[in-house]
Amino acid sequence: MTFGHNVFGINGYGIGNHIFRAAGTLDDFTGDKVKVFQHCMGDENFSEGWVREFDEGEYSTTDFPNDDASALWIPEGYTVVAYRHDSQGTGSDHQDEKVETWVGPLAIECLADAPYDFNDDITRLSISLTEDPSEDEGTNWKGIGMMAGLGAIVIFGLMG
Ligand SMILES: [Ca+2]
Repeated sequence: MTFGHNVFGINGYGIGNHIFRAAGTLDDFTGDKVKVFQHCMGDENFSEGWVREFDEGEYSTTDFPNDDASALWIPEGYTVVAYRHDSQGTGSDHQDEKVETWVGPLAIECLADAPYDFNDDITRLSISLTEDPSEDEGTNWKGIGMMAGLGAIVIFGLMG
């Protein structure tokens, strides 16, 4: 099955191919991949804009339009670093380089809204999966066993 236009009949095209525009909702800002949107959620053209879904990795102007992204969904566990300009100086103008880091879960409904100030300015995205901190917090059974053994030795020593 092709996942895209005409699967659900909700695709930005109404009866007779008249263009149907709609703002986004928070339902668009869900899922287990990072999503990047062309328009702010409240923009009535939101439904017509491009959207990209990304996993871990480095993404640049070959992956999404330069200086056009206006909203992001970042699921829990992902960290996104956004760059204005990359090392090649790619960008539509000559603004200074800027970098911001966003940690999920985070729905950025509009990059034009404070505190973001990054609308139509993203040239490159660096997306990483945050390591699961619980891996390092496993119960130390070996240590507990040793402590219990020491306790037994001390008790038996006192009894003897
Ligand atoms: Ca935009």
